[in-house]
Amino acid sequence: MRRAIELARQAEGFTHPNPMVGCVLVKDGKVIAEGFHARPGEAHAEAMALKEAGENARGATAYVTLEPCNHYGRTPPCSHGLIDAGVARVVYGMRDVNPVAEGGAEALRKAGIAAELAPVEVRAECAALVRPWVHAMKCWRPWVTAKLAMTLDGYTATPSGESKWITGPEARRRGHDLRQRTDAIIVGSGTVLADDPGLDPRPEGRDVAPSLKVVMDSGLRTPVDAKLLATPGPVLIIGHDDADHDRASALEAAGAEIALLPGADGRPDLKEALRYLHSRGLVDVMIEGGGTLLGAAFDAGVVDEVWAFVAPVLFGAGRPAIAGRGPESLADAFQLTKVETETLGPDILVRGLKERT
Ligand code: AOF
Ligand code: ZN
Repeated sequence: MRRAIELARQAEGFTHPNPMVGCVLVKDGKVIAEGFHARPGEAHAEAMALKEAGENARGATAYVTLEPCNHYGRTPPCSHGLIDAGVARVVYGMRDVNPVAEGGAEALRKAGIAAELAPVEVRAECAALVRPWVHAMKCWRPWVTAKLAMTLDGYTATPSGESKWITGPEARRRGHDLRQRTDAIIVGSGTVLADDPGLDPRPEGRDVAPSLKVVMDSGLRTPVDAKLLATPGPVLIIGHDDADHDRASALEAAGAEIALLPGADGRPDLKEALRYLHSRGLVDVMIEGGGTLLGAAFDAGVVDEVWAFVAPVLFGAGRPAIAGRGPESLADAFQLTKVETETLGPDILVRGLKERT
């Protein structure tokens, strides 16, 4: 099952709106075939492994990270595929939460195939693999990771706005792992105006899924020659309903797609924007900054995971990494759980998930 998880991860960043899934077929103690879900519309993990095994699948055990699907979607049901191939036993890592696809284990059992959940330790790993997908399926919005790069005292720029290179190269490289995973990189228009980031979804020539570059830009202030419009990958600018239509046309001509959404105080509502991204099939998104957008995200309670890169530098004053209203009381503070820390050259990364009470 661990190998199946490893296989599933090979398509990290490419599978949305579908989950990452891996499958290993074992017979007489030997792996006879492997599969993973590479892209929506392409074969499911089980189908890929069954194809590789051919006739040899008869009597084998299938280890799948997710319960085999039971529906005719973009591809035929894997439950039928496993039954037709004569597989003897199916071990799966977690139940399918997709109401359209569920019921595979039951169908297998009805056909006389032993279908069982994997041991509990492995189940946790399989659940972690598709955590954003499960969240998106249940909450109708993508999983949101807030990425912070800041000084030891929580600033992201000096009082005059200088912000380049707070963290070192190791931290930046690690940050790109997050970009690889996510379906969209979201920034605020303030960041575009101040830093003109490229948000290059293919840093260091890695084969990374072309994440959607999203700018939250109420008044469509993004310049038509912004760097992010020139780097690879599509750009979506989300403005407010009242935004100027000539600006919208100019940005469209520069290659951006524009979505205008309602919201109070001339700003598109962040929850609305996330629902919109979900409706486009996005499952796992990250907010890169700046402080105003991150503040709005924390205040709106939409952050699910945090990656905080902290450099051993202090400013004493400056632009805070998160500039929102903050919690009303200590009890309302954003508490992380499943915390992991990494040392990256002189910097540290603290990451964790939002504790849900
Ligand atoms: C996958 N890959 O390997 C497995 C999935 O988009 P469809 O019609 O191919 O179906 C997607 C659903 O199938 C998905 O939401 C999940 O419930 C189920 N299993 N999906 O994309 C796979 N095994
Ligand atoms: Zn399937």
